[in-house]
Amino acid sequence: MKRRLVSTLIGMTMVAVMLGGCGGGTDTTEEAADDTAAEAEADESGDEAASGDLITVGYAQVGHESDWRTANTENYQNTFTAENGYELSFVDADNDNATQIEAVRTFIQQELDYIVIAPIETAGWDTVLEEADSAGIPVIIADREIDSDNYDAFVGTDSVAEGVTAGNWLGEYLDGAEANILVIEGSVGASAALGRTEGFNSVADEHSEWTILDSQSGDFTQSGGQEVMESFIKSYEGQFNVVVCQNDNEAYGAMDAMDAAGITYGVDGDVIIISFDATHDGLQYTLGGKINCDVECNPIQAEIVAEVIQAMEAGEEYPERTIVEDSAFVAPGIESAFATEMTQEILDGRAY
Ligand code: GYE
Repeated sequence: MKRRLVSTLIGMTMVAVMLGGCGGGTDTTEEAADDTAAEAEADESGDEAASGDLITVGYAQVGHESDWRTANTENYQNTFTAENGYELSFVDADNDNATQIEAVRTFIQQELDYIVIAPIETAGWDTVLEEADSAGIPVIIADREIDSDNYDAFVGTDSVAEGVTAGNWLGEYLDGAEANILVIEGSVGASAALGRTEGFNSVADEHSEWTILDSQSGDFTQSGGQEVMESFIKSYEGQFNVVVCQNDNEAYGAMDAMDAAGITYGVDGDVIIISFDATHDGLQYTLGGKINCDVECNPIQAEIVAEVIQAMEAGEEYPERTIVEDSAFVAPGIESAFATEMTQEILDGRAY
């Protein structure tokens, strides 16, 4: 990243952050979550809105491929409002890299105050980020990671840790029993997919009794998950007992394909299903015992991005790297050291 990184941990809101200074600061300050939140509240008290001087923010969104994405988009649209002092330019790139890079270029031409990017892929960002840097527009990378470090702040989740959680849970659940695993990966080149694969494989490497039979991209969509599962069933019917879906929508598609083939899954079935995201419907399936374990990925990130922007506006120190902490949920009746047993109460209390 452009500015020097210093590590600290925000306890209360359970986010790990690396603090960076304005003007190339090198301080090693530790800051409590309540202070950060209080500052943000004070900053968002509506002064900008009252003066009519809105902060212009461009958000180059991945697309609308999943329930997670819909929740994330709504979160941005509800946070970066005129009432809160912002004018949001929102672009849905429909999972197309060129469209997303073009959107960022347009934000630069429009001389927006801040650019937020949820990058479709990790690669290919150097040139346009150089252009934003030359134009003096701060860039916040959100949700997924990129290869370049030419940006000002990152807000997102730790997909490697999510993959490790999935692997650890499976190890605990199987307790030494054999696993023949099929993986439906997310979009090719997306850090959320790469990280989940890396994390899960790091645990699988420690289990000689596990075999990963195949691993294919379902593009984070329900139809992609269904197609991949249909082809897996053709090739491996009767040979697998675990399906790892790298998001909930893929899991819905995989369950449809297994239903059609008469394959049972979940706590009372032949196949263990692991999913990621823990969106509302995914947790509904977990509560119903159809998904064994759903590893959370929190899409509610816009408020944290807004706090970063407010700190930048004020010329204050801001967190350069905020990792939103995730948990995991398991079907009722499964006891786990890595995940919480689902209840109706948990489902009712979910914001997305
Ligand atoms: O898991 C998936 C979405 O980048 C973390 O993208 C995000 C992923 C999420 O399409 O559902």
